[in-house]
Amino acid sequence: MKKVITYGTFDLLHYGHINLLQRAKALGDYLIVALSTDEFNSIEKQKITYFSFEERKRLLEAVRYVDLVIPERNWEQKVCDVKEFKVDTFVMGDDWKGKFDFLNEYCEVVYLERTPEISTTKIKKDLKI
Ligand code: C2G
Repeated sequence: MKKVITYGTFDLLHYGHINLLQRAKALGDYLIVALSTDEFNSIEKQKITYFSFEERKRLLEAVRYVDLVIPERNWEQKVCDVKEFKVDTFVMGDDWKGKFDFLNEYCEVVYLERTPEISTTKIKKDLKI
């Protein structure tokens, strides 16, 4: 079984996220999503999410491409995650291109093109949240 992993906040889940998850799953048989916790978001990523970790986890678990959701608590856990879950492929959107090349030592690293016209920031701005 070919395992794929990806990381993110996935707040206000939108079709750009779904496009990423669909293509990530297509690279293997089993997709793990490491979902940023509320603490990681607020302290390390300076992101205040609209939905809590539990709510974002619930949404992701309902996505047909997602097989497992685990917490992303810090920047440093990726190597451990890749080893622990015997991951074959690490996937991120290309806004992160190059940032995780160090993982090439442990697994394949793939950067997929972002869906350009949509973002959580844009949604909030358009809705004036
Ligand atoms: N994404 C995308 N197209 C968009 C928006 C997001 O392909 N229009 C992708 C991002 O490139 C990322 C994933 O969807 O791969 C999740 O996006 P975010 O929740 O914004 O993730 P981010 O906050 O960048 O967290 O350790 C890595 C971080 O946790 C990544």
